[in-house]
Amino acid sequence: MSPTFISFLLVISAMIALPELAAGATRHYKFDIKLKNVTRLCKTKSILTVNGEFPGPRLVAREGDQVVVKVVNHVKNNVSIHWHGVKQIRSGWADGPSYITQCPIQTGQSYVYNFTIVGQRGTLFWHAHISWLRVSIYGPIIILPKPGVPYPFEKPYKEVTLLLGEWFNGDPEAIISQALQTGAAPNISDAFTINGLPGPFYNCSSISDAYQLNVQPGKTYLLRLINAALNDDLFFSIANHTVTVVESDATYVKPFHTNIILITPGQTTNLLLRTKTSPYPNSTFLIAIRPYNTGLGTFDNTTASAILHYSTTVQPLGRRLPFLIIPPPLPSFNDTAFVANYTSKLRSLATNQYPANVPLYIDRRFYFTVGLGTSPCPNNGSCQGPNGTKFAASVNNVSFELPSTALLQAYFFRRSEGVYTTDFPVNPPFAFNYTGTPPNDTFVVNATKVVVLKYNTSVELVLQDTSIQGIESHPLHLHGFNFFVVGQGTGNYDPVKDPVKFNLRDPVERNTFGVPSGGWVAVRFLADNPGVWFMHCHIEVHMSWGLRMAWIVLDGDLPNQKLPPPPLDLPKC
Ligand SMILES: *[C@@H]1O[C@H](CO)[C@@H](O)[C@H](O)[C@H]1NC(C)=O
Ligand SMILES: *[C@@H]1O[C@H](CO)[C@@H](O)[C@H](O)[C@H]1NC(C)=O
Ligand SMILES: *[C@@H]1O[C@H](CO)[C@@H](O)[C@H](O)[C@H]1NC(C)=O
Ligand SMILES: *[C@@H]1O[C@H](CO)[C@@H](O)[C@H](O)[C@H]1NC(C)=O
Ligand SMILES: *[C@@H]1O[C@H](CO)[C@@H](O)[C@H](O)[C@H]1NC(C)=O
Ligand SMILES: *[C@@H]1O[C@H](CO)[C@@H](O)[C@H](O)[C@H]1NC(C)=O
Ligand SMILES: *[C@@H]1O[C@H](CO)[C@@H](O)[C@H](O)[C@H]1NC(C)=O
Ligand SMILES: *[C@@H]1O[C@H](CO)[C@@H](O)[C@H](O)[C@H]1NC(C)=O
Ligand SMILES: *[C@@H]1O[C@H](CO)[C@@H](O)[C@H](O)[C@H]1NC(C)=O
Ligand SMILES: *[C@@H]1O[C@H](CO)[C@@H](O)[C@H](O)[C@H]1NC(C)=O
Ligand SMILES: *[C@@H]1O[C@H](CO)[C@@H](O)[C@H](O)[C@H]1NC(C)=O
Ligand SMILES: *[C@@H]1O[C@H](CO)[C@@H](O)[C@H](O)[C@H]1NC(C)=O
Ligand SMILES: [Cu+2]
Repeated sequence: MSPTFISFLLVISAMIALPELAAGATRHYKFDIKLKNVTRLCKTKSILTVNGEFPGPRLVAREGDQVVVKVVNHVKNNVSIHWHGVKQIRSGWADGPSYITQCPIQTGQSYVYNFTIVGQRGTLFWHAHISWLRVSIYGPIIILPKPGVPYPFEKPYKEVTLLLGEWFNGDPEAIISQALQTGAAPNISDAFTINGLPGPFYNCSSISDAYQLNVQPGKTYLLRLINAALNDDLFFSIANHTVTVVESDATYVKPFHTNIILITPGQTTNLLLRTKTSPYPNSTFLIAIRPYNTGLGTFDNTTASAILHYSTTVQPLGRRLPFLIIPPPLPSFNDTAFVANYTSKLRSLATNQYPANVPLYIDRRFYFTVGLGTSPCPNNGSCQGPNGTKFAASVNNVSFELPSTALLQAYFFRRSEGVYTTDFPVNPPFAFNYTGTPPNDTFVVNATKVVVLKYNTSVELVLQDTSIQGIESHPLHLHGFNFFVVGQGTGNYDPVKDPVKFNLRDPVERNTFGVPSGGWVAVRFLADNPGVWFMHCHIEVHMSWGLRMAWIVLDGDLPNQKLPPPPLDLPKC
């Protein structure tokens, strides 16, 4: 197959008309984890995929549907799949993070994920949740509104998914495993991708390596943007076009116009693109993504691109370079002011139909520092992290160690002894100027500690970035819930002055939010979903270093407030 023909197929598959879906149905999917050879940047390598597709297949359902996915593991690696952003109400056994809610699915085994989508509609995504396998095992989740329920915005002519990803020429499993051994930071990626393709501007890439979005003049397109990259927040822009943000993390937002989007790993954003009414025939515009990064280390500082092409037919551009390619202006790689400005524009729709049910009375308050740290070198100073130590990361100085069995099983069957303890610190263990001069001792504590919450606890959580090894934005992702982002700011959180400025009326509701680089964010959620819920940085290297923890939400008194027993095929460790 010619590369041109392959990109033509990609155009078709991302734009295919959505099937007519009835309500209240069960959607059955089968995910076969298997290898596939793919060529990018002139290198052919074998990658892990679902059903031999890269990026992976679309999961489409309606709000209220039951989703049943049989995952079969045909590869040597252990695998589990997470349905990122799906609330999993009383279905925690289907959430997917390895060693948190399940043991991994081992070679030759299978597991059926069974959950219902309740009170959510929009774009989410699924991805592998073990080690760095999500680098290639990911795909979109599209939740349509119930039948007859319109979008609270203009009906789009067509819908298009844009999956942003990260490409490594090397083997990502070898890269992270070596980094954890030596203590050094892992190698950075070689390219970013849009729908699996890097675009024409890399060494050894051409126009046939660009995802091409064919549009017609004067129409409205719904772009479902997903950041599935491993380690990078991304800026996104389409040259000469303004877009309207209408949804984030499968909740509707008050629409606003912008030329540039900031999207962290783990976030989704739906955009309306109104195409030009009288463009030159066949005119093309670049779609570009580039990282936002304020850390001290090196990062993949490349720009990936796709092509917006005005046409009346779906002809591919072929190998000829299009005649108009002007890159869209993007903020500088460390433009924290832009990020603060952009994220402050995201507000819940907060209408009668889509209310913002922000917890107004708080039962429990938590203050968590998030950031990097170090671990002593076990082999006498030969480590390659800061000053001969190993890189680590933590929440309240606890670097979370994964247990060798799943937390949810240990909790449910009351076998927590030797698996986890319930003394996760409510506040930082020692105070320092979190965004000023770091303490002399930056060593973290390795442990598996959780917070236990009674059913229906309303929680306020302040996440504070630290300057240890450099200030950095940490996109924190909470499983099992959405939270409301009631406040954010720079420097250290002030528990007296800052709460008076909280937005309790229309704060954005999401499952992942970037803790501002050198700042803090305050979120609220109601712990009304019994189970064990992971919370972690969605920058994969930080998660590998331990920037993760778990909440246990106890059963309530009523029968419909309890976690049911596990399915019989739940994998064993
Ligand atoms: C990938 O390519 C290698 C070398 O050409 C080949 O041995 C292998 O069977 C291929 N794998 C798949 C899944 O096609
Ligand atoms: C999925 O779970 C529901 C209960 O929530 C059950 O009725 C159904 O049989 C399950 N389906 C499969 C395929 O396990
Ligand atoms: C695109 O925007 C640039 C400025 O950024 C402008 O010079 C150019 O004329 C515009 N092109 C079209 C086709 O609108
Ligand atoms: C636009 O592209 C199509 C397909 O490649 C071609 O047939 C047509 O002549 C082009 N039109 C113009 C005005 O360049
Ligand atoms: C990243 O690339 C941009 C150009 O795309 C350049 O201006 C900037 O200096 C680079 N930053 C780093 C840290 O390499
Ligand atoms: C961004 O990086 C540039 C070059 O490294 C530096 O001069 C500038 O001060 C930085 N800006 C911010 C806001 O940190
Ligand atoms: C925020 O962005 C808008 C454009 O989207 C701009 O007009 C405004 O000046 C920016 N505000 C700040 C404080 O940078
Ligand atoms: C390494 O140690 C020196 C002094 O021993 C100190 O000045 C420096 O900040 C340390 N560097 C890091 C990255 O911790
Ligand atoms: C913390 O450090 C920052 C940055 O150096 C400084 O601006 C601020 O005044 C310090 N805060 C306190 C309370 O010392
Ligand atoms: C850190 O070390 C410096 C120099 O050794 C010392 O002056 C300072 O008091 C120490 N700071 C803390 C918080 O221990
Ligand atoms: C903590 O765990 C990490 C990751 O397994 C390991 O590299 C590090 O050496 C451990 N630190 C201590 C103090 O045991
Ligand atoms: C797969 O998971 C099982 C259960 O946790 C573990 O015993 C085994 O070592 C893992 N295998 C690999 C290849 O990681
Ligand atoms: Cu992080």
